[in-house]
Amino acid sequence: MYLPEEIRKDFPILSREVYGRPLVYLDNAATTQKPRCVVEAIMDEYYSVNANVHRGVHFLSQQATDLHEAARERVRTFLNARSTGEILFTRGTTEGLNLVAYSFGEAFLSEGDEVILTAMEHHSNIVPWQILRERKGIVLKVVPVDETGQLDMNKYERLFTPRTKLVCTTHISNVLGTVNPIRRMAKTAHSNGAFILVDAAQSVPHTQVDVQETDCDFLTFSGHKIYGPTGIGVLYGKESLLDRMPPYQGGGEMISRVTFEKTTYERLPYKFEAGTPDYVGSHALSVALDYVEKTGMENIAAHEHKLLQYATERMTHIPGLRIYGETADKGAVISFNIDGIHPMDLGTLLDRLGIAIRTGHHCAQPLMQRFGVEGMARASFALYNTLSEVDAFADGLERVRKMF
Ligand code: C6P
Repeated sequence: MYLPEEIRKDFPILSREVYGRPLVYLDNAATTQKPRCVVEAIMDEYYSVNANVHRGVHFLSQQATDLHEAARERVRTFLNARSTGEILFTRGTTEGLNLVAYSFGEAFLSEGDEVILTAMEHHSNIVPWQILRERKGIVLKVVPVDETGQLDMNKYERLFTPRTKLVCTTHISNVLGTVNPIRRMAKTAHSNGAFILVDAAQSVPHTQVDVQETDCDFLTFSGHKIYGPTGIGVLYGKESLLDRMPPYQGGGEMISRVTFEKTTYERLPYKFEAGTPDYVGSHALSVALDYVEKTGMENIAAHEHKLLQYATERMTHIPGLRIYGETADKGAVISFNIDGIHPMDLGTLLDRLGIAIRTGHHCAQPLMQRFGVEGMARASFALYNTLSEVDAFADGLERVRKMF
């Protein structure tokens, strides 16, 4: 049986108070809290193993390298990638997306080539492509989103031309919670001779993602959204593509041999990992993945679904409240507005009740424009949230609404 009250004991921060009230943390799509085992893994490594990786012949360096490479293997099994050469450590989703935009862009895109984005992308999956457009003159096309928050798949299929080279889509929207059909999107992309990049920042923490089953060409996520530390993330890429792409940054780690005349690069994945990697972060991320797998991805998904359904049910009884994103099987986020109340005021007043939600444009301004709003309020759930926290949140909303 899934017992969030037991799980909460693993997360020391959840027992703290804010403004003299118990913390109700509902900003998990921004970042999740960390279980004790992750924090201890960081501490233990600095206390007892710390040394730079891949460089020293000495004992500690070897041990730190082993932990770092074991973490890569851990991520490989988590995503079901074919080899560790396909697992690149990055600083997070944003860096993964920028790496593909730069490096895939260099190798595969030229003036007039087309990249398809969706209207629900995070700025991290829009701006790098606009920078590439400035540099190379590529063309960006956008799949629209309907009123319920679903992608227009007919339109998607009609956007392809012989010049389409890449599709960039989020797996789960950080605003609408929509789960995009990435397998079907990949199939369509491939049948049109294009590749697909999946932003899995909001999906990997909540649902099983198998890169072979979905057949995506690139997929990226952030450690801090899956109970791991900040500053570490992952980019998965098919070896056949990564092999043909130039390095993203130059420096130590990524070279095979350097002379002033010419440099040759390391094999995958090191070609894309210039400089000292976050080897403490990678190990702590692997501990977080262990934690998630031990809890059970299916249990987590079922629990979060229950929270989402209950929250939706309670919120539909609040007059003047509109929820954005009404697709079935949504991810664990609810974005909303209440008539006559600025989302910032809503967030500030809930905060005073100890309830942490996010307000604003959620780094998805084009999506805000699509729905004709400046911003939204958003509650997002994680494996440790409880139904009584949903009650506190919904009661808080009622209270704020009455104040206005
Ligand atoms: N979304 C949110 O509150 P980084 O910052 O690199 O870890 O993740 C960026 C990112 C990319 N794609 C999606 C779908 C995301 O949701 C995010 C981060 C946070 O919604 C912060 S804006």
